[in-house]
Amino acid sequence: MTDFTTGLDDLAIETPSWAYGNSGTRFKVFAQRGVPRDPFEKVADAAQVHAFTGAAPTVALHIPWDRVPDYAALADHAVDHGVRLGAINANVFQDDDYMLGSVTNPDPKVRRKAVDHLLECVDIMDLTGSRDLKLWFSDGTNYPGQDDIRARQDRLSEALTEVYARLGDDQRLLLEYKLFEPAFYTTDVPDWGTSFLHCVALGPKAVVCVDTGHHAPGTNIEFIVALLLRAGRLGAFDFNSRFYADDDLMVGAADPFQLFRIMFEVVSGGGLDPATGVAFMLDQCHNIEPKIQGQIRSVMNAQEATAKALLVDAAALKAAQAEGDVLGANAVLMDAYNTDVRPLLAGWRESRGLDGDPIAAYKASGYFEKIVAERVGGTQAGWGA
Ligand code: LRH
Ligand code: MN
Ligand code: MN
Repeated sequence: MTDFTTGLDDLAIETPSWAYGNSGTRFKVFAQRGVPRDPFEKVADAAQVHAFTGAAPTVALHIPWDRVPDYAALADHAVDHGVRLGAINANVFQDDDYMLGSVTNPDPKVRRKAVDHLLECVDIMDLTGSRDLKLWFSDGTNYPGQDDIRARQDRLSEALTEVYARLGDDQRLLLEYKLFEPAFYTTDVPDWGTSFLHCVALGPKAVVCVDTGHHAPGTNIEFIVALLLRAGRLGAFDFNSRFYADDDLMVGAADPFQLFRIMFEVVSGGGLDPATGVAFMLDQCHNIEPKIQGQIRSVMNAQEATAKALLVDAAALKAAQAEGDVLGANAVLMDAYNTDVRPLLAGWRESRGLDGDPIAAYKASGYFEKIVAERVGGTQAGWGA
């Protein structure tokens, strides 16, 4: 087990550019005051989250939502603000041509267009210095017989192979799965097993991304995490929490105990060690709550779950397990979960020269009032029309 302080020092949460823009459901996007007007302002907001938590040093981009003429300039801007650009998220789900799929579309011209976008994303990674290309495909079918399930897997494999071949030595492909939506009968990458099979076929630079909102109700996500870590294929998390489906709410809000169980598997499986290469990203939208504060709160929730996981008495747990002491073993875990780690985390922040209460410090900083005064006509995150 990693020790408490080292573990917290190692936990770096990547925030998503799209969390800072206006977002909503397909019913309504509520515009908020002070939201960024361009990717540069999104990066500036992300830098605030890092400034107050000390734990969010990178920001993920989504292309084309964050298309800029000069990516190197955006990367420099990030560094000037004390953060770096992180994963590049491809987007092959918002174009009319993709109605029947992107890389699995029956039409080779559409597949070409989709793969070209993915290759363009690797070009962007070269400019931003990003390690990870995150791929999520909305591809699937709505009706039995609509398309050939196996042929779609062949087309997916062909596309992934071409993109994988384009990756540099230090770059990775993260293949994200999602059970359903927008496709309702079959999804081409619906679960970790499908993602894992493709990653293994591609090679060591292909790893699985677990979005915590993308499973059927009741799925034991920590079991998936344990298996993927054991197989060396846990590449990343898209953290968020869900009450129903892909809610994209703040991680740790719906089920902090689940987040603790996940982080316990991460900690005990060595996943906090930067050498293991697990990226911890938020994939959230703040539709009704203030966005920067929502991101700060999410980082704090992830830290709290991790701190509790780090407090598990590994030796006592092992002993209880070896003795077959079912309740004793469970009690070791619950003792850690039931510890109030907030004072410990405040101490960790203060030892880094930060305020122990990031939300209060952010509110007192005047940043929100400043962006409200400066920014008029903020952009939409990309979601909801
Ligand atoms: C799909 C998803 C995927 C997208 C993001 C905006 O539901 O989780 O990661 O890139 O949402
Ligand atoms: Mn996601
Ligand atoms: Mn999602």
